[in-house]
Amino acid sequence: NGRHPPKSDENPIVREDLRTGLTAEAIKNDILENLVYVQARIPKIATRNDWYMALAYTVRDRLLERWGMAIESLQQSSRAVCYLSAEFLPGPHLGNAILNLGMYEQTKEATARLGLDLDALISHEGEPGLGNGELGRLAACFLDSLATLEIPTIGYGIRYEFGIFDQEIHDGWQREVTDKWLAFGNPWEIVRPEIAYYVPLGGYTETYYDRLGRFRVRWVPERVVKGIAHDTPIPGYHVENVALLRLWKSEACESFDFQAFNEGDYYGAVEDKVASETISKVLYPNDEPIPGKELRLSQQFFFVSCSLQDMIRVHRLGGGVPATFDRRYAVQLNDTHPAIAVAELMRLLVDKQRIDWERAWEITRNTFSYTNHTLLPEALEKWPLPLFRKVLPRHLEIIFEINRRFLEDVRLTYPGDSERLRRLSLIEEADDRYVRMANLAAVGSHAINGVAALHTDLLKETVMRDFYELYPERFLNVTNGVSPRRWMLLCNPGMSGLITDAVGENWVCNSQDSIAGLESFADDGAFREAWRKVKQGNKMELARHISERTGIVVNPESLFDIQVKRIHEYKRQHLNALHIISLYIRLKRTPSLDVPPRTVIFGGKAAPGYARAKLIIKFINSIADVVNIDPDVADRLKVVFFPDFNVKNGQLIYPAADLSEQISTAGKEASGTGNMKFSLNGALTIGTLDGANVEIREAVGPENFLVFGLTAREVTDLKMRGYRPWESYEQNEELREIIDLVRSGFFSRGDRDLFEPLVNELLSRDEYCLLADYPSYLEAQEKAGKAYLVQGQWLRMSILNVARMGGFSSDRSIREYLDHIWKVDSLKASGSRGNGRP
Ligand code: TH1
Repeated sequence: NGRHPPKSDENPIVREDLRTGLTAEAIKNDILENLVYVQARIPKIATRNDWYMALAYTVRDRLLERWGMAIESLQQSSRAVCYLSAEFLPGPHLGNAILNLGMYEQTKEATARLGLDLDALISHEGEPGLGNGELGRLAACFLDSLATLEIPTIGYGIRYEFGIFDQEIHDGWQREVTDKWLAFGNPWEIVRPEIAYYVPLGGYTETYYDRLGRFRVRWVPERVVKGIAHDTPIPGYHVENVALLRLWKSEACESFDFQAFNEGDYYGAVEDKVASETISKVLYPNDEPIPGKELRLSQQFFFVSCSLQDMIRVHRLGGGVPATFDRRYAVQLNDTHPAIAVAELMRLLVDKQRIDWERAWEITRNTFSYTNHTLLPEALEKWPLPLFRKVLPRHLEIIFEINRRFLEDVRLTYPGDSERLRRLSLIEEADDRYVRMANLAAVGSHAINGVAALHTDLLKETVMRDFYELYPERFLNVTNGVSPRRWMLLCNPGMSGLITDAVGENWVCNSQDSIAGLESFADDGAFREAWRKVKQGNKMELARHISERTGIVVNPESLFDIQVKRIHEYKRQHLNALHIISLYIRLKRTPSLDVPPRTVIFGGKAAPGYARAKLIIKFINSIADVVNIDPDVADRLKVVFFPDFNVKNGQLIYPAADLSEQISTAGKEASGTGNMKFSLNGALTIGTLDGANVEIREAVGPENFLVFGLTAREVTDLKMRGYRPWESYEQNEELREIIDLVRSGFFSRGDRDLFEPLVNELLSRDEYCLLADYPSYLEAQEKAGKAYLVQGQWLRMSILNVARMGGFSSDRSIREYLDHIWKVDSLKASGSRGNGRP
């Protein structure tokens, strides 16, 4: 298709061209070749997995060709972006790669010639679940945008052998099943045994004088593990550039301890191997830290140390010296999980590269910037001092020294303010002492950002207030965004086709300006009808999957009311559940009630140790069990818990939504990105003024957004005054009725105790203010139902939502990071920033 013109036989590139050509015939031949020479199968007995693998290798061949160029430009670029993240959730690769390489039509034709169905092969692929939720998914959207904007980029993380667990539902309860994403091999990664680094752990430090008589510190570790690079290319959309995702797997330095082996201790000989491999074995399935887990701290240090050593090596390959490290790299810390990088870079520069402290500190601060993703106090990472010393004795010394110098400065700025000193310190001195990772990240970075406007404001007022007062110039907001490639073009081809017909194809990369052109179609009857048909088709597709996976038959004509995200009390899935009970009672009492039929769909995983979140899943399923078989509400109300919500299922779910539930307690959800995915796929939002909801509402217009509930400030005020949730219960008859119904055991086969922990929390404390927000939530839900009955108006609002959401592309977020934080140029720009110092 023009990209690969045929070349003459003498041309050495011809062979390569045959391998990676983009005509249907070339693709077909490569699939067959890979089937035989990589999969070792002949077509006659090939399984679907064999064909999938053969196709994946075929697409990979075409990616690798671009990769070579990307590596070269990485080495030649003046400054590269390194995104350090303990989590990445890239989702299935095949469909995305085919789309971004612009080879969908040819591949469809090639597979058809082989008697294969391309879409079936694409949906055969599982996904690398190397993250918990939005934080990891955001990292993946950012790599997509960085690649598309042609920025030299490396994402650094951990190659967990077991990612986030698979969720099964048994008798309404969540059951965790080990994720085996590597069981059939991973065609997307290249193992690079020659790119490996040693990572010391434990032990002690000692001082000595070097040959020049200088006083030095040496770390004598207890053990050393090896990190091996596993690379995955992340293609940009319709550009030659690919971003590099480099994940580290831990291994023992020597597979065998030969001394132990020779002494006859066979088990002892492999013990070290087992312990070393444990580090990258499994992702912690929590969206908040579990303090005191030595393995978690080891994981963080392991991937950070490998990544920084790798950056230094690549820099040196390009002729750079350590003293110019900061001109070569902009390193983003995705939350505090990689914050140990601040101390590790200091160690590498001071202990290893012999750079003096002041200069090393300048380099460090120029290099790093830090993104905060949560205000929840329980999610702020801190490590008990004894544990920290045990794992990273040298880093503790370095942190003490950073802290000593830092507090000295603070003392000069705020003489006599010892309370402030105590709050700013990198060390918490309570009964027990802790290392505060957010403080370390803040001191060691030149920029600190929140992920939505409200979140950044609250960050400056609450958890980082003292830092904001000290360094106001370091703070800024970068509202999250999502990739329009994966979250529109790939997952919603029908709607994407309509948009392209209306405004041209520019919107895929230039959403903000181009997609606004859709607005003029909102009142076009024929366009609305086409829009409705697409949504209807998406809903039928989801309905098919729901019936396959849960046995529940839902009506695709009904209002699809969807809440998918991690299960957490602050996200208030149980508020949604209370609304279902209200609706159920109302429908039973008043069969003539003028409301549209509704299907309420939930999805999301609960942290395995979070009992109340697991009980919320059981609660939803118990309500479903009662409602779904009640003939009085048949066809008018259905409740579904869609098991195992992940990226792949998300691609099915977002395009099928009419109503998006974004109902967290105001002030608790930092940003949310699911809210953006829904709205970009034509759903209306019912939501609180929390996180990015605030900005989404402004963008789409308040008349196209169903807002309810207390504001963040009202929540704070209410708590200050003393919130008494039982008063809501006593004063609101409908609320009393539904809560009494739950307590009576109506949804639990007479068991009055089952949901007591939930009800009890709501009536006594109600930390997340469900009862306070209940009346206005109900009102907004009624409004949503009424609006849905006027289909033309609903479609209009749906189209306007999409037309006005262009600003929530991750391309926009990345441009802001580039301009205000990273100061990195695109490969295609004639870099005015050149070697510009940050
Ligand atoms: C999430 C936030 O909850 C969400 O609001 C935000 O959109 C997303 O990050 C991306 O910015 C977080 N995920 C995690 C995961 C861990 C620890 C803290 C957070 S905050 C493990």
